[in-house]
Amino acid sequence: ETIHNAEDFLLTQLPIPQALRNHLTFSLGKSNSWATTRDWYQTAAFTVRDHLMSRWVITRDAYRDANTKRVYYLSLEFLIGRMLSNAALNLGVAPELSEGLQEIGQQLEGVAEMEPDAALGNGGLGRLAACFVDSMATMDIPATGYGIRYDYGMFRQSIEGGQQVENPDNWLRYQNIWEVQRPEHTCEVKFYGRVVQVHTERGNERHWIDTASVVAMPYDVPVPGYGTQTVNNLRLWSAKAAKEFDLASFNQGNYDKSVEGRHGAETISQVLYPNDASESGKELRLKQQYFFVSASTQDILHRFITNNPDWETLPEKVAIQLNDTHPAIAVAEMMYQLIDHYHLAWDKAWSLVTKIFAYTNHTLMPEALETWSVDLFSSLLPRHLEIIYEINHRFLQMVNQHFPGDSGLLSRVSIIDEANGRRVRMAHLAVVGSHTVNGVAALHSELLKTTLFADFNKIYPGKFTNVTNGITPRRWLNQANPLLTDLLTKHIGTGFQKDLGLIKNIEPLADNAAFRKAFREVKAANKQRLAYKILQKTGVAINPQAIFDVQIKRIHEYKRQLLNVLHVITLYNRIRSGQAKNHVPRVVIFAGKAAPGYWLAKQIIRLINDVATLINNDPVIGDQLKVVFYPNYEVSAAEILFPGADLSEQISTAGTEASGTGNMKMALNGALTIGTLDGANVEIKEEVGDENIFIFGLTTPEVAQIKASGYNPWDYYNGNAELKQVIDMIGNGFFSVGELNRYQAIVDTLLHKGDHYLLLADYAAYVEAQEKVAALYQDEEAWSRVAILNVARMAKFSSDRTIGEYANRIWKVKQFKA
Ligand code: DL6
Repeated sequence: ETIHNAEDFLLTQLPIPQALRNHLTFSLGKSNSWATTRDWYQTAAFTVRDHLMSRWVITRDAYRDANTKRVYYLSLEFLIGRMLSNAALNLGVAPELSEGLQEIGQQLEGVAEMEPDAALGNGGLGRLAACFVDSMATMDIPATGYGIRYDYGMFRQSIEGGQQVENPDNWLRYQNIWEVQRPEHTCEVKFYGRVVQVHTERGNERHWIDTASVVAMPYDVPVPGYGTQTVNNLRLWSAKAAKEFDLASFNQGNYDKSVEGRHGAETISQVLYPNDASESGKELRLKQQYFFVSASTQDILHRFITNNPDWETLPEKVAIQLNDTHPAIAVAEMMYQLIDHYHLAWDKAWSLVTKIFAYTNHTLMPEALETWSVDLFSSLLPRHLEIIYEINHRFLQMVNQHFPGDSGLLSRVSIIDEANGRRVRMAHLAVVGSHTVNGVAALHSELLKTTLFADFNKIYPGKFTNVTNGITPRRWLNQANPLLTDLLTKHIGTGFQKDLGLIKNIEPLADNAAFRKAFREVKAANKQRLAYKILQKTGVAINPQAIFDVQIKRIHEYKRQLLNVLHVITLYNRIRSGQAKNHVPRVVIFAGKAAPGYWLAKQIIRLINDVATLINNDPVIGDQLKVVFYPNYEVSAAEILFPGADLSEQISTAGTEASGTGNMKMALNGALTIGTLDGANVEIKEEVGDENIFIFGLTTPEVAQIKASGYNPWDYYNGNAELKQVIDMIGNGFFSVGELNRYQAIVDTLLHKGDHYLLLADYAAYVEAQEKVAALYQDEEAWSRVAILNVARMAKFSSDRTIGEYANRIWKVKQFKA
């Protein structure tokens, strides 16, 4: 008999303390006396999982029975982080769990720390996917996420001798309680082979033969919504060998050969590529993409055709979102399956495909725009290359009809780039195959239309739109900042956790001195917590009274951590020379990983650490200035860093950061932003008001203009004595005494290679903005008033709002309560 209510399951009726004891005995086979903290974590996870499971089953059955339209979110990355506290919070069992653990002498916080982060992503794009699945479940949107279950996630960063060292992230070392293997849903994914023409009773057909196969094994992860019974599914694929074992080779004594095929197949899902903004062109990467796309597409179509009589209604039941171009091959794969497997005619298949797909672009950086060599494609996916050629042929014919004789346009928009050794342009495939293409912040979406996709915007007017990113308030407010959540709840109730719009109700309290005091106490406690972590991780003791100036994100030249360093050294020089007017004690905190092959980014990490060592040990400086590099930035670290920040550094060169989401997390946790008019900073400024944010620097049109008119960094170097001094100190080895030219390459990028990201042009404005920051920080009442207004005005940046827009405008999918 089908159960419709989670509470009707016997297991979930057990009081949590009893469930904990049960699991310790029956799931772990242990008694209280020898249980470790990790055992208690597992026990707690099993207990919370019981509550998830019942809702999960109900949700799945309800979707199937109602045959609802579903969203499929295809993403090579889901940067989920830890699940225990989040699941307990969303299911509403956190207080009971915490009490239950206390009864046994355990603290939920300490127990939760035993869980390894699920670090299946690089940064912004992967974390956005994780926020989105949370919001989709919370808003009762029937949705499934599809991705890869990497054996090794994002590398773990340690700092040795000031330098980044990458260590493998063996996150599956212990049992992963949050996943369920589903062998009954395995699929076969094919590679290589060749295509032949075959005459069948249906006519001439193209057949892909002599392929090599890999098995895609799904692992399902439940995604609980907050304050709802809905638990959606995240299906992560793991690659397994089609043939476990070659018995013939084994019997002949050839042990290595007997497992060879296994290793080849299983490397596909072995490790996440640690590059956030550059495609590497590696065969394995394309294999990863095709592997998860093919398995997911098979899964989607199989589910559809089992529950629906004919293909006509496919777009009424299926919406697929491509998270960047990484899954763009899905356009060709869907054509392949509909035509070759289900025998639909081309025109029919194409009309369905173009009603199903939508594509999100996350970057304008040219080096991140994926292309694959035609040679690689033809060897790995020969049938798909044929399909892409056909899509392109028909597309170019259409373009030629509308813009006759414009051969320049044809070669610019072609899916095949003929100019650079014949390459498949994945973004073009995604645009042609999708009904909607969106950028992730207003400025970014506008730039997509006027630069990267200007030609396409002419061809497909109306296809391009904006959906500004958002963050889930559950993780980034409730879970990361329980003290602020309690304070807000005391004044405005709990509704804001599900409807962040309600947070504006605290706005009048910005003028209430008692509230401001309470708000400051919360911030002070969060800073204490962060200071303690920093001491543990780095050995650096910091003064919690100082302003915590925080820049945490991937290390990249365009994000300009180096500009921040220039400011730090400027402050150092000013303090040493007694010229620091209005100085407030400051702790400048950096965190972030550099792609292992991105040497300059790694040099920036090293410079930060060298600068930190010198400044932190200078007795003249003392507590006036400290610099910290917090190692191994990951979701669980972010949960401590964001609530502890006073100042949010969002200082990318205008026009380079698509959106940013750290900017939103900081402001929601009461940090003030110092930033450029870039990405979502523009919209944060609109929301919080000009007077409540520190905006500086060149705008996007000014950047274009200064570049067009011949930018010369030397003018700024020679024209600003302080800037010159700072750059000279880096260049002449002031921070690297044993190796005086260690940072020559950094100086070269700034002076001799054109300062591509215009650090020198923005330096003076940045330093001036930082002076305003210091001045305001001295007036604690004024500062906390602005911080409260920032929190109160963050409603727009909930990922619930973002998902609402995708659902209404792009997916046309309705809420469905299980
Ligand atoms: O859209 C999520 C996130 C944005 O907030 C960042 O501005 C953007 O840099 C990031 N992009 C990536 C990798 N880019 N690609 N491809 O993480 O997306």
